[in-house]
Amino acid sequence: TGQRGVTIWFTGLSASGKSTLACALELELLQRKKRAFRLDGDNVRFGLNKDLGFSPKDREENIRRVGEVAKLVASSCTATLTAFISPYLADRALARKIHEESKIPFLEVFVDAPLEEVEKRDPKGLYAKARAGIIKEFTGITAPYEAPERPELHIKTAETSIEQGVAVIVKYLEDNKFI
Ligand code: GGZ
Repeated sequence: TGQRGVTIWFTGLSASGKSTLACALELELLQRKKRAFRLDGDNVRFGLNKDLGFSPKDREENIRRVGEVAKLVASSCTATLTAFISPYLADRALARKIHEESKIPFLEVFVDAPLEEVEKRDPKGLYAKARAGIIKEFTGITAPYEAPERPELHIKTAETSIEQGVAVIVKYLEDNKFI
């Protein structure tokens, strides 16, 4: 069908825009009659990974499982979109390795917004709760976020519209013959 499998791995702080971008990209791909499949915290942490919390070990296992599932789905010639904070460099490196071992392309997209900005957005009030000590180990406040060093794409969501962000990713996918 001319479509190659690829995993598009979004990483960034809570409220940085990962899910929003992934949803918009999924819709755009489906409208272009491309196969697309999205995994994110909302559908994975309540099912497959409902045994996991937010300790470093649990996040590592969360990302490992998501990496394995994404690889399986992408191997069916589907653009597979994942939207998880995935705060640790080592965990994302493992997800990449899982793909490389199966010769599945892995495209890391850094969804970048300053902490100040995401704290202002705070759509679910989680940053306020983290500041108040009600939520422990919250990424950006009391748990680390290790920014990607060499992401394939870097999208600054405070300066880029959703449409622009989607267009940048679609162009990358086209230029590399992934779609
Ligand atoms: C970070 C947390 C936490 C803690 C609950 N730290 O904005 P959201 O609500 O909808 O997205 C966040 C989501 C993060 O889950 P991930 O699976 O993406 O995390 S990781 O990749 O680090 O495993 C947030 C909510 O879960 N949430 N507690 N302590 N985010």
